[in-house]
Order: sequence, then C-alpha cells, then structure tokens
Amino acid sequence: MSGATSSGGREVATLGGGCFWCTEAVFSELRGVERVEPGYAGGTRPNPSYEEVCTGRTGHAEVVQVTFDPKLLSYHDLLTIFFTVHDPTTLNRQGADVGTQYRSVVLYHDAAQKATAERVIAELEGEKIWRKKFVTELVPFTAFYPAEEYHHDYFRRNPSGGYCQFVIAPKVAKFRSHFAERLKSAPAARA
Ligand code: MHO
Repeated sequence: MSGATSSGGREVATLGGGCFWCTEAVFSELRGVERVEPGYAGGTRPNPSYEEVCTGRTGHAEVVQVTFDPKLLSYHDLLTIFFTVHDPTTLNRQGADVGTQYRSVVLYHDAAQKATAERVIAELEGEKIWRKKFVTELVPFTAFYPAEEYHHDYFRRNPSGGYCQFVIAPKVAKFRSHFAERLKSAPAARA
C-alpha cells in the first residue's frame, strides 16, 4: 500500500490550479472521484483563514483535496485533466487571479505520485498542449486545511454570481466537452 492509498483502496490527490471554486466544480463531475474538498496547503501556519491566504503572506495555495477510486480513474489521468483545465504555464496567476495563492502546484503524497506527475508534465510539454513551459510546483504534501464552509460546493450553490458565470462556467463547459466520456453523468462504458 502506498502513502496515498487508503486501506479501502481510495487514493488522495492534493492539487492547486488557481481558485478552488473552479477546480472543485470540475473534479466533482469526474467519474471515479468520490470527494472533493477545497482548502489550503503548502504554506507555513496551521489553519489559515481565507482572508489570510488572500494576502499571499501565509504561503498557502488554494487547493482541492480529491479522494478517488484508482480503479476508475488513475492519478495519471486525473493529472492530465488537471493540466488541461487550468493553465500550468502562468506563474502565480490564473487569468485575472494573481498571487502566490493561485500558483499551479502538485502536492504529492508518495514517491509514486511524484514520479507520475513528472511523467505527465513531460508528456504534456512534449505534446505542446500549452505553448509555454510548465511552471507547476511539485512539492511533498505536508498538511491540508479545509476552507471555510461557504467555499464548499461554491459553483453549484452560487450559479448566478459573476465569477461563477464568467470564469467558472466556461471552464466547466470546456471540461465537459473535452472529457464527456469521463463524466459521472456519461453512460457507463460498455464492456
Ligand atoms: N477573484 C475571485 C477569486 C475567488 S477564489 C476563491 C474573488 O475574489 O472572488 O480565490
């Protein structure tokens, strides 16, 4: 059993790809994903608040902690999707969101995840899905602090908010069309 895999066979990934409202919205639609929790990781002090993280002074990134079934979705494929739905080539920035809390970061839970992340980055750089070099930080996972309750399930609960309509909805639409066959709502693949 590796460090990222529980006795129930579930694996955990911790990924930062800009505002966690976006990554939560996308990953929660993916078949094989059982739980997505927005929160903070990669910083210095325990239990930071959203306001503290927003200052950029705590060093945390907005991340999602994803619990998934590796029999239905591999870490490799989860990362491939992750690198498609956010821009891993803009340093400390996703679109209009600027600051180290929006950095692209993979916090690996064991050596196997680290090796897979290196492989996926090399594959996608080779395929030139983004024109520039990846700036994604690859660092060992240390701690995860769940975000405040109102950040959970934000996109689904606030569909009429401006950020939801203009930033998250187009990302979710792009994701749905690129990965239609991998959605929870897709008809199960035939044997
Ligand atoms: N610029 C957005 C980002 C939200 S995200 C949870 C806002 O401040 O509403 O960082």
